[in-house]
Amino acid sequence: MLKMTLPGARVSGGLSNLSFSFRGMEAIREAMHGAFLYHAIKVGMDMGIVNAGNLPVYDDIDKQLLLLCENLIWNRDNDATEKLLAYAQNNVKGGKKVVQTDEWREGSVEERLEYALIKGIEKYVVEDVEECKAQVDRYTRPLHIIEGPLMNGMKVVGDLFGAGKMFLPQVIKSARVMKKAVGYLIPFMEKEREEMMALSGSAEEVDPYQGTIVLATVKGDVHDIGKNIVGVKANCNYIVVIDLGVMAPCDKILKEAIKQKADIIGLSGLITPSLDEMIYVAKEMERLGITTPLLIGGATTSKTHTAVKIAPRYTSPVVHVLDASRSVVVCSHLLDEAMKEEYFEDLKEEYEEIRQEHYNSLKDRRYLSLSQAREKALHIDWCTLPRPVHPQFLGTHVFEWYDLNSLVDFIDWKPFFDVWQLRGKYPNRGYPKIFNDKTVGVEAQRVFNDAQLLLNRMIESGSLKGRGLLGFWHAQSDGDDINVYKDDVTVHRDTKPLATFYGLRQQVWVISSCSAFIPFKISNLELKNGIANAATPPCHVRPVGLPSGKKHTT
Ligand code: B12
Repeated sequence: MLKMTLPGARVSGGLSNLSFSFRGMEAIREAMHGAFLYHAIKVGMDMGIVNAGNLPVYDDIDKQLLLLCENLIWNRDNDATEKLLAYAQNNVKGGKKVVQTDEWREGSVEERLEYALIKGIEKYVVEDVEECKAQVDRYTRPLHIIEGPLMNGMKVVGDLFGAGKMFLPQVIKSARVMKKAVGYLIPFMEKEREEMMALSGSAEEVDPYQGTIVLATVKGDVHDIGKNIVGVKANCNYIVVIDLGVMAPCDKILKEAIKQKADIIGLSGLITPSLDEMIYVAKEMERLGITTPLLIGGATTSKTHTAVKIAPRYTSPVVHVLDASRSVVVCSHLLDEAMKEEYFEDLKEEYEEIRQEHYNSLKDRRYLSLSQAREKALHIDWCTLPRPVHPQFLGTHVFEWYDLNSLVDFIDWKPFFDVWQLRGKYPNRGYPKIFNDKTVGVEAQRVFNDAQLLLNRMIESGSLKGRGLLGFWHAQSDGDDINVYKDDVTVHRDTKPLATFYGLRQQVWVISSCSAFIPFKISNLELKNGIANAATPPCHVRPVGLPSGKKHTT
């Protein structure tokens, strides 16, 4: 309400006030702060004054404690304060934290690294990276440790951050751990390069370097871990790296590239605004008549964005590169005079196809007005239609060990081939036609067969568990939204819902008259994905005879 009335206003607050009455019981206070921030940020809090170093990850807060904290914060239970006090007295001793053990050190080295990254614990990271390094069969090169356990850990950090379950100060701590680990590995990667040079017999006076790359994280973006890895990797592969750091403005990048006679320019970007900045850099390169190949990388970039939005702005090669390993192959192609032209031609063809596919998917898109879309909603006449079948149960049902064999037929293999970057050409694009493609068919079949073997092994050994959750609730529509209710209440017009699925009416014109919902926010209740999906009917349900906005039980 405040932000709606005063759009320029920002919300800040000192969290210690919230938990002040529990002073001396840090574990309780930290849990309250973590729980409060998790919800407050979602509803518009911009800044919190809190000891950032002591914030727990939301998912890690003891579930009983979390419930008690949330009941208190949301004022859901009249006895919430007493219950939390009782918990505090029974579980928190001498004001010390409840859990402060090194139990996590008992896991595998990969699990320990992941834990250290999530918790931002630097203490053991070098020791753990050393342990990985000692496993020479598993991690034959230092880079494999970065691209394996360390990247996996950062992915979890990113997912938790994206879900609002980790906060910025915690991610900064994770980044420090990652940097320490990478920093430790860099000298080994350099040593590896020197050894390879010695092996290949490169004489000192012969310049072993294949070319020069100017690397930068674009203006407005501070992420540099990925770019640094690309730099180290390039350097280990005999490419001179000029690293311009982060937040590099376009003119700085281009001036330096011209000055250093760069053979390649590499841009890194991890936040959405960086995508536009990259387009700007490409446009400027074209305007200035530069012909240096341009590499695009970083977690938010994609091949489709590069092909559709960046490559058309620049006549020389623009290549999207997924990770540091691939960057070396791409650089080698671009630096090899004999291969360069053919590689660029292939690339142009591939990006043109991606563009065509993208534009084709948009071509027939027509939009309805909101009122037309609402009118096209499914209107059920509950009085004349047979009553819906009553489900066998209400509430949730958990499938603990669902037979995976019965799910295999439902696997969508397209993303699998996408990940392997195997694209069949029309008409052999999708699975299983991709196997007929003359270019990628054989390879697609090979990775598919490997996947079958692995899948069978996982199913037979039980290492993969089919766990699912299904839920049925009383529900009624309220305009574009759907309210769901506790299974044991009789629903009346004014019954308080358990949760609301806020729906946006689908305005894209589709041949089917039943326009689907896009649920985008759930209030009141934290529903797990599975439940939310299971409970969302495919079509908007509003009884005939009741104007939009009125409620009716379905
Ligand atoms: C660590 C991190 C931070 C750290 C960065 C520290 C540092 N020194 O880099 C800090 C805490 C500072 C940070 C800040 C922010 N972050 Co941040 N951050 C991350 C996180 C968790 C990990 C990034 C990372 O280092 N990954 C590991 C590296 C190795 O992977 P990578 O960068 O993808 O690099 C690989 C490839 O992409 C490729 N590559 C990368 N660059 C290049 C370049 C070239 C030329 C080539 C060829 C290849 C290449 O090779 C690399 C190695 O294989 C990501 C989530 C994620 N999983 O990506 C969010 C994430 C990127 N951050 C995000 C956000 C929103 C922010 C903030 C805006 C938060 C805020 N509210 O202030 C700020 C941004 C400030 C700014 N102006 O830039 C969002 C971006 C969402 C979006 N689409 O816009 C993400 C995706 C998290 C999320 N799920 O919401 N962040």
